Amino acid sequence: MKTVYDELTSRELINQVTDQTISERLKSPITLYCGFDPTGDSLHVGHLLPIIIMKHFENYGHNNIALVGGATGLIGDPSFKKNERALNTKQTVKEYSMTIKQQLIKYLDENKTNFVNNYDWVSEISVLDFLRNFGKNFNINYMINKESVSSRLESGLSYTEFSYTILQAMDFNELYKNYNCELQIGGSDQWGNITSGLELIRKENNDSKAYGITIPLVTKSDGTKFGKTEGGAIWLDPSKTSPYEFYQFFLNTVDSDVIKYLKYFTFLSLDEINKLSDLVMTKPHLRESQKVLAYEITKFVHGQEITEQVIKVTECLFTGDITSLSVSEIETYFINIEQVNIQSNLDIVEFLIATNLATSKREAREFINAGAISVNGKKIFDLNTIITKEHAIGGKYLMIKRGKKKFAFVRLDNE
Ligand code: 485
Repeated sequence: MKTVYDELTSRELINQVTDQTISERLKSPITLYCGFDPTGDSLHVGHLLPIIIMKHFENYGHNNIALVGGATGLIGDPSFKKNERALNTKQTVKEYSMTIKQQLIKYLDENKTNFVNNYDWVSEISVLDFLRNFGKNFNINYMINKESVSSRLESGLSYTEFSYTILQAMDFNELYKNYNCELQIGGSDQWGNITSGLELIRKENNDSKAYGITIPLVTKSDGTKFGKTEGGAIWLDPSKTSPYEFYQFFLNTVDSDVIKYLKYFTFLSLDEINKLSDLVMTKPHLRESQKVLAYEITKFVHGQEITEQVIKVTECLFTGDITSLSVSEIETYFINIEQVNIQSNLDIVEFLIATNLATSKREAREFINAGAISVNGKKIFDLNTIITKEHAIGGKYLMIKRGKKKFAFVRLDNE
């Protein structure tokens, strides 16, 4: 029988394991956890892979614990961070914790997932108990040899961030003892923290058996960082990154990354993915794999209905015909698309100049005579056409297009 371990291995989703016997252990249900620190007001695409992997575990009948780091978020994980981070206020971390939990609830089945916050147990421990009961188990030599610490010794690392790994270890120990949690997963940067937990569990519990799995860092074939655009991070919160932008982000995946991302971010079978892979070779211009990737992942993050709307808008932008959209669809989805405000009742020649689709009246006339200009999908041949609100959707919006690729999205200012 296929296990979640086989599934993850076949998708190249396992980076390191602390113990090879985990593949055997995963033949029967296990409780596992993954932690998310509330360092911002939303999760971003960097958090998607761990969530999708938790989903794979869920699909194979395992039990997830999603941990929000209400306590660890007050300290700051130094793992692979170049510099010490500024502390957020307690109030901010509390607010972020609630938002992050709400986001996680959207993706993980509430009936199968235990949502916990480490503030609930860490805040109960006094400083003396911390040092006596937990600190005693950590040898300084062991701690400073962790890459997350040693790499920061030169540039500086406070005692606060240095202690972070002990807190994360305490969580694993707590969940091991009280929630029967035997496995922690995290990105490759979490290796040091996960093994700290195993160390503590081993010292605190006789005959302990616990495991860690790290998942790969998502890389891009051009060497730039995944998940960042000129506009900043790609967030899961639709008010920070619109579903349209989100979809476009994945639609723009290059051919050399798209198959890997289909394995990582979708639940399509490897057979289906192999078929798409053939298409990337034989018919790359169709960009079929990119469309499937963007569709699947946007559906996972924002739901089917919104994804269908986003695709409709994408097609409209491609054809330059927005007449099938309502004013509210335009207002929702076109917020991040550059818009030109133009007064109503200009003639088409002036209009082309005002939208930068022509540089002179002569050029504008040439384009019109050549049949290259359309307004909301309708070709304009008459040089004397006046653009009025009759041409616009809801009297307001129109798309003027030159040739196949150049267009301007216009908002008419009616007197
Ligand atoms: O008991 C725990 C307490 C906190 C954490 C984990 C277990 C959070 C962890 N230290 C961390 O910083 N995670 C990152 C975060 O919260 O943004 C990222 C990791 C990434 C992946 C993701 O969380 O950088 O590799 O693990 C889920």
